[in-house]
Amino acid sequence: MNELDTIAAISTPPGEGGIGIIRISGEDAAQIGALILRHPSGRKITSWPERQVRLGLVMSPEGKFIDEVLYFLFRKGRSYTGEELLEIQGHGGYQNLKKILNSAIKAGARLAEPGEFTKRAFLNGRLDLAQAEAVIDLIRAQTDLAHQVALTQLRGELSTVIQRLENSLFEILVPIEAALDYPEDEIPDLEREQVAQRITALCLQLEELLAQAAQGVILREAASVVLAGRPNVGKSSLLNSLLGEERVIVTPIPGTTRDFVAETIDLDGIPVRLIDTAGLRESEDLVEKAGVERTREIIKEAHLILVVLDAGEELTAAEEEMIANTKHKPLIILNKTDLPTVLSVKELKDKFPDYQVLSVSAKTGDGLAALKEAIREALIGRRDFEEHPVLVTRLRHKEALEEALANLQSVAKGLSQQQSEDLLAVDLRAALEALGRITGRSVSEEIIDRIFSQFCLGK
Ligand SMILES: Nc1nc2c(ncn2[C@@H]2O[C@H](COP(=O)(O)OP(=O)(O)O)[C@@H](O)[C@H]2O)c(=O)[nH]1
Ligand SMILES: [Mg+2]
Repeated sequence: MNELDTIAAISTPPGEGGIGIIRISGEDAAQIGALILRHPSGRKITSWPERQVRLGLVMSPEGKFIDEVLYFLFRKGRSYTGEELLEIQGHGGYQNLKKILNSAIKAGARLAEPGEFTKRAFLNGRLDLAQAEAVIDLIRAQTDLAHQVALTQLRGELSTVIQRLENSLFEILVPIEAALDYPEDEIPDLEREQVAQRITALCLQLEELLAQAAQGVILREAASVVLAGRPNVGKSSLLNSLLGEERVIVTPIPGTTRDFVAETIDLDGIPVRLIDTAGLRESEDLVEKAGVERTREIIKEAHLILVVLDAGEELTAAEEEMIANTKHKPLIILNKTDLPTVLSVKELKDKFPDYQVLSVSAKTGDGLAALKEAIREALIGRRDFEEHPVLVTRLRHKEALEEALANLQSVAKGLSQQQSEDLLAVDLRAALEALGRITGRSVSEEIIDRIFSQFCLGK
């Protein structure tokens, strides 16, 4: 792909809207604008005052009038992408915007790939990679808290933390490399004790960042919480009550929920995808069988399982097994407590002393607030994100930090074993390389392409 060509895309979502925006970015943005835009009088546009909103007409290449629009131009180095960028605000509506876009393309622009505007912003140094990723996180944020964390990252706060780590590493690396490059010079011996202390401190910082990463990923991607249990215990009813509205078909006939249904709720800032599953029971019905199979898969991938029990019935062997054999410790939910009960919280606590047991009624709503609190706590602990919004929220970042940490631990070990400078330098450089992948200082083109391809068109 030629990075210098001029790209165009519709930047607003498809569908009806008051206005819709077309962006054209690249060397020829104004030139293309001159071909497709006219003054309201029909005269050609010859001057392009920077960042001033103008009224104009968009014409097709054949000279047909398409739309009355507002437009403004950003000069190279002073736009989102860092390139010359023309923004046209037309009437919102897919046909209209498509026609404007087609005019731009016939006049010489190329249809932008997903995320290509932001990719150019990155390549032109307007944003680093972590900031560019935050752009998409901000757009996709599902809760207030996720939005806040994305914004913090977009403002460069995570990048600053990474850069500080990198600077500290450079400070350690430079004298080591100097000693390697000029061995004959009178360079004092490496103060290993002091370097070891600094490496330990850096490892601690990395460990702190990593300790919160699992929670950060949940915040960005939403936690998946599965409602599991025998048919008819009230899983679908519970999902509806947690959602606060009727979404899932509830019937007294066992096996009604054959596939799974997922809805996202906002648990005090934590996006939680609640997944209602087909009951885990042996069935001859093929559709239901497929549902049960799928349930097992979903349970495997979930962050948290809620095993729902019917308080009106004895605990079955299958239920006991489900509670004991789930990978992460599930929450035990005793439902239908508004009816006469045969199964009690006490009995369950005696049987499963390490598990949390909650008593609820999907019907009356009793115990639901406590259940929501318990879900949130099981997912992220009692952490208050508002105070420390700098979080690692991507697996990509987490893996890079883990690699940097492993390299630094290797440096620490090498120092204690009187390893030679050149070997220490190798590990230090590897740690720097890993950190550089977060901000994009050291990252392959392939990874860059993969990151931006996840973006939406026009961003
Ligand atoms: N009284 C009472 N009935 C409930 C409660 N939860 C579910 N039910 C009823 O139990 C039956 C099965 O519920 P459903 O949500 O379809 O169970 P699922 O198969 O586990 O999804 C329905 O008739 C519900 O109305 C509850 O807390 N109290
Ligand atoms: Mg159901």
